Amino acid sequence: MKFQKVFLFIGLSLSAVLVSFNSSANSEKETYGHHTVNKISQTIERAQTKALNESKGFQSNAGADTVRLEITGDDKMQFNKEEMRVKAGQVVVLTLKHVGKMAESAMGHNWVLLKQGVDMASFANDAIMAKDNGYIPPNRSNEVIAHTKMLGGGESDTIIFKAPPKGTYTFLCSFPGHYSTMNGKFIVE
Ligand SMILES: [Cu+2]
Repeated sequence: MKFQKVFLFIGLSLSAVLVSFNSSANSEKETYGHHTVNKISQTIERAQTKALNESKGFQSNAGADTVRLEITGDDKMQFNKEEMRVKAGQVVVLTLKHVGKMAESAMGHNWVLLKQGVDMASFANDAIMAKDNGYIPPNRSNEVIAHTKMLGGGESDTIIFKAPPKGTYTFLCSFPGHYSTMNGKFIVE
């Protein structure tokens, strides 16, 4: 128990450091390149996840059941991946980064994982009318396994979900007009 509290404390302290670092990074972009900031953020995030897991009583090797995935979207209406693979039963920690510069209103991207059997084109068509809901059609939310927020250039979002049963699934960006170039296969092995 003492160990868990210590880890939780470390996690919380690192959060505070991250917050202050982020604010100083904004004003000192020339001193701290994006790369350095990202690296430090990732290290802190890993420490936080470890602390959180240990505070919940998981063994430290429980990380083997968690898979981290990252996918980017850009100003050319492209994801950088057409295929993503996980193993059945894994907890998926997925980060979508919009690496472009354009605003969400013009070049918004999200990452939407559809259940099997859902017609992507028909889903994307309904999504056009769902701007107020991040382009996730409210009447079809039961056809979605997981999705990120809609992002503009420079933003990112991380979601956590349990991998669905073995099989091949479709992911897409549901921003109007994007699904034809922004889609791919999510394969659970
Ligand atoms: Cu998009």
